Amino acid sequence: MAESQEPQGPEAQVSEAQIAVHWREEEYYPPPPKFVEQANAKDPAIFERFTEDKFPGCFNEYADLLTWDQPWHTTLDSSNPPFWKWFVGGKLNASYNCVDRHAQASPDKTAIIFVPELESDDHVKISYQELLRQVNEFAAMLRDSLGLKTGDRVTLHMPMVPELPVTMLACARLGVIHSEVFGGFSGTACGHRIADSGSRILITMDGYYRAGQLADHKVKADEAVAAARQEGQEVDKVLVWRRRAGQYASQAPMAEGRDVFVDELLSGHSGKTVEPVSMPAEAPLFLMYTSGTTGRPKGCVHSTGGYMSYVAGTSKYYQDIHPDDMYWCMADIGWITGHSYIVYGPLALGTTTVIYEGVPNYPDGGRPWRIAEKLGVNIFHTSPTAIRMLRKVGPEEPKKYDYRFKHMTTVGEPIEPEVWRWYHSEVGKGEAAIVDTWWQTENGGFLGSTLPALQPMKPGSCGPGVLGVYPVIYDEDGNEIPDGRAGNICIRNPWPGIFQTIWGQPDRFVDTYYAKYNKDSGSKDWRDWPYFAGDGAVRAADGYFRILGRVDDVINVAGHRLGTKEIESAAMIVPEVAEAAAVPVIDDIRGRVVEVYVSLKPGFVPGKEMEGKVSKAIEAEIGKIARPKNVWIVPDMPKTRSGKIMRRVIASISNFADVGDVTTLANPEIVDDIRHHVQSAKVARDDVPRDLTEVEFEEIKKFGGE
Ligand code: 6R9
Repeated sequence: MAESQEPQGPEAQVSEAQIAVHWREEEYYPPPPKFVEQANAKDPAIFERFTEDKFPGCFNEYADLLTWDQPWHTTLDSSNPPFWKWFVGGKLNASYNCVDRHAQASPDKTAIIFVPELESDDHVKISYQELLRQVNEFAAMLRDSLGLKTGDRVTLHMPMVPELPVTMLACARLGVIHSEVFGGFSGTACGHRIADSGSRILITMDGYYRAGQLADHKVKADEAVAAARQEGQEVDKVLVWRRRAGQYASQAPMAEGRDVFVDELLSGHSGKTVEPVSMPAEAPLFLMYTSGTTGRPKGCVHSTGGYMSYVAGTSKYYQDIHPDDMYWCMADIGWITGHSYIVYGPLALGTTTVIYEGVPNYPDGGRPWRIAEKLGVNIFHTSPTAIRMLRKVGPEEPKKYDYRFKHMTTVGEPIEPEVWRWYHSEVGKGEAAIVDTWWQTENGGFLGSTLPALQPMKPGSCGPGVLGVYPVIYDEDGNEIPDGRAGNICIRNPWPGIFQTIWGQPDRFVDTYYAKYNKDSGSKDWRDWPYFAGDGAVRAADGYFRILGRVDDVINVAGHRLGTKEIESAAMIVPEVAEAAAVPVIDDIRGRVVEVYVSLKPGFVPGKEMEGKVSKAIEAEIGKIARPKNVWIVPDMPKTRSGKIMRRVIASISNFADVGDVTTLANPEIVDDIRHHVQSAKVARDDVPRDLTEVEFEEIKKFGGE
């Protein structure tokens, strides 16, 4: 029976939005006084500088953190909405700002510390002066040997090694647009991106260490070149960095005339310097591809002046980076977090940024804390998935190491309050300010976060809009939703880090992000062009936002929307649970029902009792409506190489649908185990869903994104 046909008691009048936020309010954690004393933003007067009446001029303060060859005359040109132009008239070079100016001021200061995965290998320190030399020589090679010039695109498919920022900064020096594809992506995925961006040069590496193995990476270059060719894009040259000097880590032959070892080609450019090309603020700096719900990946185009200003400003105030900090972001440079908050933001501020090659739990769950202790890391930045994993494999590990974090970040997914508290008390030893930063590939930098010294933390909430960014929650029709109810989070105003367009697809850019809430397509007023983020969220009375997940991650049970994260957070309350993922299963009566997959912390046994506990916890936290049809206890979740749980894979298993391509997962072997376990149990219970319709299949296939 559909819920709407049930008797209209008080319970039935609870709106779906209200149901989606039955998530208890968490208590505040004040910023630690020692952190406040030294913070870049400790004077509340900063809020006055960013009030809405000061928009867009408030952002000049971010641009002033950079060195400009020519000052801008217009902070924001909004004459062609929604294609915003920031700092128009200004000219600058990103590589100059990240390297030269620091190399001049403090040449011996360490810019990058590279930590190889193998613990027996020493870490490598690169000073600003040395970085400048490497960037210059690589830029000279790109220009003189390969003929690359301003505006050309180059695809990078590189792992977590310092050669990656060197390559990016060398491109930036010439005004060449780099497009780094996450190293864990397949060759074919890389090839599609080569074709889409029209790159004729691919820069890769022979191999890299991951989970203790020297992975063959160059082999993917051949697949990439073939895939690009199928789409009509020829790759003329493949540049291959070598992970270890003089050795070749790949089985793949070097293609005659096409493939070149970087070190051999570079030797001809030793000692050369390249004048940084003075780029207009609105010239593209790089492309970063991201998956949409449909269609081919979108190449997000990020600008030079606006992007650089935004990452410098947010790194200063939200990451609290000072030049003498030891900053470690454990994300991959192949994602936007790595571009903004490993490379461009920290280097623009002249700090030391740590690059770790491998997986966080190699060889054991204590590795990150050993690195922190050894290098004296005081700012630490990672994702909820990494935190959950480290908590699972080594809940007591942080205690064993003598490091002190003043500041920690979580990014990329909603974090369950239970997990946040472990991060705070165990990883941060109760002494660190934590920022939960909500933003997207498209955004360049943070959109939602607390200002760490001035706004208290609240587990599970990212906080209010960041300085100069004004979020709003709309219903489907564009009406503002009152506090405490779920809706679509949008940003009312442009900000300097916003991407400029989707490479080659301006209409898709407008349609995906602006069409939904634009009331007048002829309007030249930015106020008429709110940015649609595609996330569900709730604003609490204190103005803090709780992100519920992608709007396509919502499970509609009997007409009620349930945020997967909300269900998962409830499951996480069970102390034995390490990770949880909720997926929809097609149900003839209620439309969709929820199934929950959990993995347990070490030492706990799966079984009916544990399943019951999870189910009860969800019912107790949210209500009967969210009670899962099944709880599946699995040894591990299928995950991407970046660590996100692949909900579409388990959703497909639960629905007896084709799981699709799982070859790019970090752990593809787990998929068959889970399928066998779940589907045989469902067959035994006579609980096999009917064949899905095409529309339903599409929904399941894309559930959870990626
Ligand atoms: C930076 C990054 C973007 C999506 C975004 C949202 C989710 C990111 C979050 C968060 C809750 C946070 N997301 N940060 N959800 N709290 N602090 O992750 O970019 O890979 O493009 O992902 O990630 O759903 O829409 P991207």
